Amino acid sequence: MKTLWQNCHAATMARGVYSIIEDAAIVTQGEHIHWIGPRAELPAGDYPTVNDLNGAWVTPGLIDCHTHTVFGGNRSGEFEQRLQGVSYAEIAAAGGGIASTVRATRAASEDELFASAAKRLKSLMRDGVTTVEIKSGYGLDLASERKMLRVIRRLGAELPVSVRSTCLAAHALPPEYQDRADDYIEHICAEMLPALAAEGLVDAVDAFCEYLAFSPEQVERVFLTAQRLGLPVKLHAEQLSSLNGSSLAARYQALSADHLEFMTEDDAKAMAASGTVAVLLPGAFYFLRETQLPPMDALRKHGVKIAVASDLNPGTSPALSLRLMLNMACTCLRLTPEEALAGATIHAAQALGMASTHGSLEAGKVADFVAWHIERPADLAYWLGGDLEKRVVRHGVEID
Ligand code: DI6
Ligand code: FE
Repeated sequence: MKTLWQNCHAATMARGVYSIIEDAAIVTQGEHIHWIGPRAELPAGDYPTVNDLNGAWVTPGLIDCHTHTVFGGNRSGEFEQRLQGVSYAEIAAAGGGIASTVRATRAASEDELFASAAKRLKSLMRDGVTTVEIKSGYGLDLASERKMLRVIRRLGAELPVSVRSTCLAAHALPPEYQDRADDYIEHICAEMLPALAAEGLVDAVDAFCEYLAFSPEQVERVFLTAQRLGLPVKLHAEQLSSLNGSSLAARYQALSADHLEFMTEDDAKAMAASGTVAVLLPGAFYFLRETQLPPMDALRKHGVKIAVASDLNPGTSPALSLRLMLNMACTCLRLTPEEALAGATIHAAQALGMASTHGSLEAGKVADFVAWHIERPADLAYWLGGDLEKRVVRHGVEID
């Protein structure tokens, strides 16, 4: 059964520069886009359902390709501390930071984690997000990581949003492994990842490569295990210092390397060669009041694909709006509105290994799109949050 959507303009994001179709028509069939093009070229045929989009701009459903949506508690108290001059690293060293969220997450039941995460996820969805990646990484032992990943799977099963789960067991050192980082990495590789992967809970594997987390050597052991298990990798790299983690990620054909404020031009070359997407996280940049910008010129010069994500997490980016991140990507990181939108659609899909089915409006792709009542696509990076009038279609069905 075909459905026609018309009286709209489309920013298809299929081939860069918004790929605009003025006065477009979209034909969906079941969950997929059957045809998209100028309305004047619409194939003659029988369209039992016709939807009038009232002149809206249609974009692909937004994709938030880096979030930590599932966690216990929150850290607004640390936010206050930091504003009184205590640094993120100092808070972490004193047992706060990620460790405090680990305590709260371990103490929470699966139902409690689900309920609090569902609220945050619904906030992202109200902003036109139809696909989201969510990481574990606040459990840091087998049972608690499993609990988080099960909640992540349940979010995808119970809410009308596509959810990708990433195992971030190598996020921080759990207290029971204090001063034994290599042993914890061994535990991840020998026990946690094989078990969680066997249970079908993991779509990708991530790690935090940083002086206050894990070294490139330790990350490489995690990557080797992921490779053996047939799982793609991603990496938190170059957020606070330069360890060339993004080059390491490129060597393992990582889907993405994320943060990247301190990356070098050589890292950019390596990422371009491997097709590893640069995921920029302006929420964390802003919230930590960082001053070192990711090297935009090097990324552009070498043709690295750039994505933008919320990094929604309780410590460094309590961001509940992906559109606000598009604005911050422009104002703080100097992206253009068009780069920012590509970063939350086609390039975000690539950062999740989903670019063949998601991220742009093209025949054959999944029919996830948003019809926005805006004047032009740049509006999506222009308004600072808020609730834009829109209709959201997921898998060919209107959900908003
Ligand atoms: N980088 C981040 O910005 C978050 N994790 C990471 O590896 C911070 C997570 C937190 O502070 O809870
Ligand atoms: Fe993160």
